[in-house]
Amino acid sequence: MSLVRNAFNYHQNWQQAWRSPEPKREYDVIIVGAGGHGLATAYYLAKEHGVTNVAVLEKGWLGGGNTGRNTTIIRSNYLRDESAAIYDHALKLYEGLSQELNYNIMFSQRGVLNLAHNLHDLRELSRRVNAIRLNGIDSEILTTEQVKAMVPIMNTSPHSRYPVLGASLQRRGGTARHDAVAWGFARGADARGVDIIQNCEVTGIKRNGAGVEGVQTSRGFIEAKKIGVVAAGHSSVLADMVGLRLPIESHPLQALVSEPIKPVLDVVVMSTAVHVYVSQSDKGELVIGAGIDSYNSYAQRGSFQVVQHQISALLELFPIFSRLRMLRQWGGIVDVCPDASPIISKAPIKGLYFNCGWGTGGFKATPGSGWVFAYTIAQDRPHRLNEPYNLERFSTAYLIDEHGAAAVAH
Ligand code: FAD
Ligand code: PYC
Repeated sequence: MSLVRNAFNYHQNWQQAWRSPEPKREYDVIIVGAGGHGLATAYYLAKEHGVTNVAVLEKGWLGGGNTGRNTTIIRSNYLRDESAAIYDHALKLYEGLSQELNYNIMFSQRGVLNLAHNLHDLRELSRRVNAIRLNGIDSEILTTEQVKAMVPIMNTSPHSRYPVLGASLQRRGGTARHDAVAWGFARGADARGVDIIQNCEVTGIKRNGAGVEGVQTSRGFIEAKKIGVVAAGHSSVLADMVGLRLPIESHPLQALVSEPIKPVLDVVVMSTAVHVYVSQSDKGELVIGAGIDSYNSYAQRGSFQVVQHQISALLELFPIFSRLRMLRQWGGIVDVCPDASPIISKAPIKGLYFNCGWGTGGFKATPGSGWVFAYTIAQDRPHRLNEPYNLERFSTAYLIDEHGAAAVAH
């Protein structure tokens, strides 16, 4: 009844999940970008560090960037020790996030399969699984028969163009509702006093000698001695405002969904060689993704040839989907570092911090990324989990090469 009443009065009487405050003249911390990472940072600044005089400034609507555009795959099966530590920290936070935020993020640990199509793939996956297990993270190798038993609709014929020789499986991996992650963090941060200010674009960062003084925005100048930039595909644009050049390239990454169908796929399937990843949403749609467009762009759309490639790859594995209609398609702008690992770092300017470079794989890291970034900003020094992800690594060559784990999308 309340639903019907509210539908007719434009939801006027619904309790708002977060306020829409006017920007104050000054904050202790400004976060640029209300994606999942920026909102999580604000939430943990308030909750873990008692820093509540915080504004999150968003040029559009919260969660409207990559957070609301991604294919929601969550896993921590990364090769390097540094990556295992931070991505599994995030996965553990995800495991308790609905309770933490008192908000159902629809986290579903349905498992993530990475397929092997040749002997090299199989050896590479075995090596990776061993490394992952040495870090205490769940991972196992499945035979073709075991894959078929998990996903009966997959074409595992030895005569197919890309035969399935086995797979790695992370059972704790899965998916979550992307919007809910942003909304849950937004509501939690707002409840702790954080101002989330939408339709407020940061157009300049004001420096004062060796430090920062505030930001110029489409709604006026706002003072802050600490500024955390969490702007994903636009991070280099923000860095340019203070004359910094980040080792980042921005690329479009697109995805598409099919019409809803009855439940046929209850695990996430990824294939680097065939070049596609697919899962089925709770609404029944197949959520399908592929690789980045190779050119640089800030336009939030992808090109048609990637869609063609994506669909033909899907049909290699699932001929059963050949008569399915596609419902919608969209793109986001991802920020890719040369080693396919993120930057979570102090900048060489006092009070300025960057959290970016998550490329095609940052949704899975959202709570962990916000947690360490909040620590870094509050303490003005990195947490041990994000210490390796500093900006200096691109000059010291302590790179964290994760191209293999970034897998299909890069
Ligand atoms: P965003 O959500 O993009 O937030 C940044 C915000 O900053 C945006 O809202 C933007 O409007 C704002 N902003 C930018 N400039 C300014 C400015 N000047 N002033 C104010 N605000 C500004 N990751 C996974 O782990 N699993 C996946 O399955 C997966 N699939 C993906 C599929 C697609 C199609 C795409 C595009 C990405 C995918 N990713 C995936 C990557 C993941 O979405 C991102 O790494 C992650 O969401 C980044 O979160 P964020 O909060 O840093 O960025
Ligand atoms: O990082 O798992 C991932 C991913 C899947 C699709 C895009 N990124």
